[in-house]
Amino acid sequence: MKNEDELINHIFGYKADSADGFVIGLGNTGCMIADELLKISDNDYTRKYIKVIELDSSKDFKEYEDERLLRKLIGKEILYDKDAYLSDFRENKHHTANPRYGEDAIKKEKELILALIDRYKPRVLLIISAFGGSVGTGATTELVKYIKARDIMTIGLIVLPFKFERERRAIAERALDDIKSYFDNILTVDLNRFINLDEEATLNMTMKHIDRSIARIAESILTLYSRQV
Ligand SMILES: Nc1nc2c(ncn2[C@@H]2O[C@H](COP(=O)(O)OP(=O)(O)OP(=O)(O)O)[C@@H](O)[C@H]2O)c(=O)[nH]1
Ligand SMILES: [Mg+2]
Repeated sequence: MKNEDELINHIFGYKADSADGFVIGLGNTGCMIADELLKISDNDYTRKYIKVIELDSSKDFKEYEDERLLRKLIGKEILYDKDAYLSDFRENKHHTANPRYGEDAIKKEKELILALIDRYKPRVLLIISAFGGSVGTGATTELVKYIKARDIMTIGLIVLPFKFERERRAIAERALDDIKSYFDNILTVDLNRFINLDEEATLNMTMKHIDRSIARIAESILTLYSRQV
């Protein structure tokens, strides 16, 4: 790695010695929710003190640009992505996933993530992801193990899949069990609760509504724990 300070200043575009709140979005859904969070929390405080990292394997991973955001493609060999998910969903078949790929992909980013955390020394670290796929599940599982040694308050905001996603649901439940003890706090949002949210709503609209609401929860958590009073 080139000079660490140089790299970090370059990544976030300006010098800052601290970030009270650090957010890491993992996988398609984790990154989309992190984008929503940046969109809604556009005020002086969050402009200065919140940093966001988004890591995903999706090829077209460029919807939102922001100086608080470092976005990086990981595990690009992981072929399964959002489009595949949606088309499978329509056909009522649920592609299985392998969180091992997500674990391997984030291992390559360990040094960078820990360098950023050590540099900014956040008061709170919020990890946002949806479990059931390869990237979010695997990367979260691996990442919390690195963070544990840092003694930083770590909160998980984790979406759990629909029961009818079968194996993806089972993957998610197993992963949740495995990682519980690594977090100070985990808030799960279970998609099963939304099945009859609005029968007229399309799947995409329903997901958008859910993701915006989760972003608001994320903003509240950051404000609660990170604002200097
Ligand atoms: N809240 C929300 N959940 C979603 C959305 N799309 C999919 N999910 C749920 O999130 C789970 C994980 O999906 P992704 O976030 O796409 O998975 P990933 O971590 O990118 O991993 P891969 O599927 O292997 O690419 C799915 O099984 C669904 O239950 C979405 O747009 N919003
Ligand atoms: Mg994906």
